[in-house]
Amino acid sequence: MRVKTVRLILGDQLNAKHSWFKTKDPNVLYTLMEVRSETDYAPHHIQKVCAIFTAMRRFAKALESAGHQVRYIKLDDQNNLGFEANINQLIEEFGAQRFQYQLPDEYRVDQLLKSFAESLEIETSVSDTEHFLTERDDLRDFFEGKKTYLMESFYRQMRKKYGLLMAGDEPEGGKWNYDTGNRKKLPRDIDIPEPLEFDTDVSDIVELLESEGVKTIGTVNPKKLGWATSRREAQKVLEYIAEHLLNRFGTYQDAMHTDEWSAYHSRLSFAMNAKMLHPLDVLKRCIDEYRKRDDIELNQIEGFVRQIIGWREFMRGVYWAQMPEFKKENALRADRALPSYFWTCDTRMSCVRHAVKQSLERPYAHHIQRLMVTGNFALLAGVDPDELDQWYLGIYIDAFEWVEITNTRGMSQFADGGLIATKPYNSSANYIHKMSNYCSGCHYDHKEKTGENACPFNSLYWHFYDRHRDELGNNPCIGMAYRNLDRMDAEKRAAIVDRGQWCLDNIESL
Ligand code: FAD
Ligand code: DLZ
Ligand code: SF4
Repeated sequence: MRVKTVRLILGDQLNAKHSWFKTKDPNVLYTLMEVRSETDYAPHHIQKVCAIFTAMRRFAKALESAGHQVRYIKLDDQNNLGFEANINQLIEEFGAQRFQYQLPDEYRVDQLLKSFAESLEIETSVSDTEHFLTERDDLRDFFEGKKTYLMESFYRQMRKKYGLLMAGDEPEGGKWNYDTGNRKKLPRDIDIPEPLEFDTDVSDIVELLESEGVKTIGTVNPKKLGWATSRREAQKVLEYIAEHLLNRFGTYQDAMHTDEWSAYHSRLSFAMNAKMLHPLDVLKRCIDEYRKRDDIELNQIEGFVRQIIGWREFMRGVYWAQMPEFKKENALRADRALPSYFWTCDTRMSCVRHAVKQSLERPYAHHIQRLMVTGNFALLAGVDPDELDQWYLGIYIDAFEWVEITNTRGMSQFADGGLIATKPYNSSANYIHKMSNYCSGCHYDHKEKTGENACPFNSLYWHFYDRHRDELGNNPCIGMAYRNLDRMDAEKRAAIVDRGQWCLDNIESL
C-alpha cells in the first residue's frame, strides 16, 4: 500500500474534533508512537504513563473504527527507535510524499520536530492543535515591554473576547473576580461527593513498562486505573462535575483535608492537557449548569472560568514568550537538593507527608497542595528549581512542561524574579493551619517558631526573608513582611533565624 501523507499525533494531541479527522482520506496514514524519549525525560508516575498509553491506544482504535488508516507503534515493537527513525521508516515503507504534524506543546519536542521536518526531502507542514483559545505568541504581544505579566488583565480580555459571564461590556455581577469569598476551610460535617473514577485494566501496560525497564514512581492498581482515558469518559467526568461539584468549587478551592484528595476540584486537567476535552466545551457545559440552577452562585462558576481561560491560557502564553530562557531561571539562586521525602513521604511534617503520600498513591494533588505545601516548603528551603521541576513534571498526571514549569518555577518558586507573581507565594504554618486539618495530627506545633517541636515552616519563613533581603527587600509588595521582621525583638529574631538554619542543616530529618 502507498499513502501520500504521514501524519504524526503526539500523546497529548488526542483531539478527536481536530479538522484533520473531518474527512477520511485513503492517502493519509496517521501514526501514534510510544517512545522512550517521552517515557524517560522525567521519572513519571506509573499511572501517568498508563493513562497516556491507554488514551493513545484508545484514540488510535477510535480513528481506525471511524475509517482512518492508522499505524500504532508500541513501546516494545521491533524497530521502534523513536520519533524520527520511526517516521523515516514509515515514509520509506509507504512511499509517502508528505509529512505533517501538529504544533507540539513542549519546546523540546517542538525543536526536535522542526529540525527533523527541515531535514526531510519531502514536503512538510505543521498544523495548529485547535485546542487553545489563544495563539502561542499572543501573550508576548499582549505584554510587550512589560516586566511583570499580570494574569488579571489577560483574564479580563479573555472574558470579553469569548463573551463568558459578561453582561454587555461589563462582568456579570459587576465584579471580575470573586476570589475573596473563596477561601473557606472544609466544615467538619460536609458530605463531599466521591470523585468519579473508572476501572480500566492496564495490566498489559504495567507489564510492558516493567519488561522494558521504564523507570516510574508511585503505585498503581493494574486492574483499576481511575482516570478518564477517552473522550467519552472525560465527558462523563465533566457531566459529574457540573452536576455534583461545581456548586461548591469556588468556596472550597483552597481547602485541604487528610480524608479528601480532590474535594470539589474537577480533576479535568489531564483530559484537557491531553486534548480529549476542549476548554470551551468544559466552560460552556459548566456555565449552562450555572444558568439552569439556583444553587450555583456566581463565585463558584467565576472561579472555575478564571482557572481555565485565565491561568491555563496565561501559563501557556508565558511558556512560549519565555522559553527556552525560562528553564534556566533561578532568581533566588536556590541550590539545595530536593529532600528524599519528596519521593518517599517519610517526614514528620504532616502536611508534606500527606501531600506527597497522596501524590504517590494517585498522581494528583490540587492546586493549593502543590502551591502552599510542597511548593511553599521547597521555596522556603531553597530547593534547586531543576530538581523540583523534575519532581513536578514526573509525579502529576497532568504535568506537561508548558504548564508545569510556568507554575513551578514561576508561580511557586519565584525563580523568574517576579514575572508571573508579584511576590513569592509562601507562608508560615498559619495559612496551612487555617486551610486544612493537617496541623492537628502533626509532630510539630504550628504555633511555635523556636524549639525542637516548632513547625519548620515558621522559622523557615523568616529565614527566607532574612536571607533574601538583597533580592526582595525593595519589593513594595513584600514591605509588610520586612517591616514585621525588623520590628521583632533582636534576640527573638536571631532565635527564629537560628532555628530556620537548623532546619536547613537537618532538612533530611524533619
Ligand atoms: P481544578 O482546580 O478543578 O481547576 C480547573 C482547571 O483549571 C484545571 O483542570 C486546569 O486546567 C486549570 N488550572 C487551574 N489552575 C491552573 C494553573 N495554575 N495553571 C494552569 N491551569 C490551571 N497544572 C497542570 O495542568 N499541569 C501541571 O503540570 C501543573 N503543575 C503545577 C505545579 C505547581 C507547583 C503548581 C502550584 C500548580 C501546577 N498546576 C499544574 C496547576 C494546578 O495545580 C492544576 O492545574 C490543578 O491542580 C489540576 O487539578 P484540577 O483539574 O482538579 O483543577
Ligand atoms: C508524557 C508522554 C509519555 C510518557 N509518553 C509518550 C509517548 O510514548 N508518545 C508520545 O507521543 N507522547 C508521550 N507523552 C506525551 C509527550 O511527552 C508530549 O506529547 C510532548 O511532550 C509534547 O507536549
Ligand atoms: Fe505542616 Fe507545620 Fe502544620 Fe505540621 S505544624 S502540618 S509541618 S504546617
